[in-house]
Amino acid sequence: MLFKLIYLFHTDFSWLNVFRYITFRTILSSLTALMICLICGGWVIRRLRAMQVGQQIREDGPSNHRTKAGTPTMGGCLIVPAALFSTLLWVDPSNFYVWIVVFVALCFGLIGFADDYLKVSQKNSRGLSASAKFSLQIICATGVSLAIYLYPGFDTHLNLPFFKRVVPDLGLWYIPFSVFIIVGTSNAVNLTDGLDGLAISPLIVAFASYLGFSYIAGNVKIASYLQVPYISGAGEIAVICGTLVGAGLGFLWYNAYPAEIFMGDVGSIPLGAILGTVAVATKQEVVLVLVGGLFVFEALSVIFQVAYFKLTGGQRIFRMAPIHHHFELKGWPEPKVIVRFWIISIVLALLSLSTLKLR
Ligand code: 57M
Repeated sequence: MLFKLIYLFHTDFSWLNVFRYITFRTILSSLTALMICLICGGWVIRRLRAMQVGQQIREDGPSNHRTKAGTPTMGGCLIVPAALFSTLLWVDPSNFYVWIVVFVALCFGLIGFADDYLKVSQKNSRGLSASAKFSLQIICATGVSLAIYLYPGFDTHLNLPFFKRVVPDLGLWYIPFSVFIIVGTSNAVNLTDGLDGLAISPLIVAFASYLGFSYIAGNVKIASYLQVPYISGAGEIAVICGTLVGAGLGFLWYNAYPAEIFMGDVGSIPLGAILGTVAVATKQEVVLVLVGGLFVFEALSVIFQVAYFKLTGGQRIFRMAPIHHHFELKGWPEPKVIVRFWIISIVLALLSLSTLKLR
């Protein structure tokens, strides 16, 4: 919004033209969200403690987690509003993708909030039933996928990394495909958020990667040079990704080990859904497997563990799933698991950016 207001005076003050540039607004939106989270973080933690919004710890988890009981949770109530405020301050409000991301943040944020609220109010770690949570996610993701599919000019061809000339057209199947991407990413991030800073840092890395992808997709010259789909208006998604990088860094300041606050489902569920939506909107859906590779590993570790447990009548592949608990039970200190997983997510993100040149 501010962008439009400031730009009204660019004929009087030519230097205001700088606000037209997506790079400049991306930096501003990132710094705005970062400052909001840094400045408000301490106050939010104190308020959550005063309201006794503390984490319930499951008895069957790793023993070292018991000391975390009562840690303020629902930190997503800081991240998501900070990101939304900063986004609406610096983006072009006439952009379609902006309102798609705002819709996703609000819908999935409400699902996560309801889940956390039930856990905190009932003082247990159950929350919403898995079927209710999953059904609500499917409904929201279907609305978003339909809106993107029906948006004039949206292309249903699949953009495959490394294989530029292979562009299968999914047609109507694009809708369930994008629902799968959005809901799958949301739940994979949710599962990953099980150690201090373990989810937010790979999210920062992923949104930084998609900041690059969306800037390229929205620039017809660079998109043509790199032979990636040009998507008119995708540049504003870079501003949104910048906001999420800034908000993520501000939250990490408090979520770093030993965490003073957890993001809660009200953070992990919408942030994962936004990442999936950004991947669909920029037509970089398949490369998300690389960019969000850590989230994929974590989700697959649970899938394989549960399937093997059922197939063998009680045997396990890992000491505990998701896989970060496996390494904890192997004796790795929590900070070592976290930082090594961060290293993996950064390497995967660098590999994903290499797909832009390697075709
Ligand atoms: C999301 N939530 C954390 C925190 C965070 C099917 C099964 C795999 C489901 C899975 C599950 O319950 N997942 C829920 C993971 C929880 O974190 C809260 O949840 C929010 C994210 N959604 O923001 O509010 C705990 O994680 C720890 N934590 C930190 N630092 C952070 O910054 O230390 C979180 C954030 C917090 C805190 O202890 O309480 C979680 O782990 O529940 N279940 C599991 O992940 C369980 N695994 C399991 O049961 N494995 C089985 C089968 C089912 C695969 C097996 O291996 O045989 C583990 N989690 C727990 N206990 N809590 C192990 C048992």
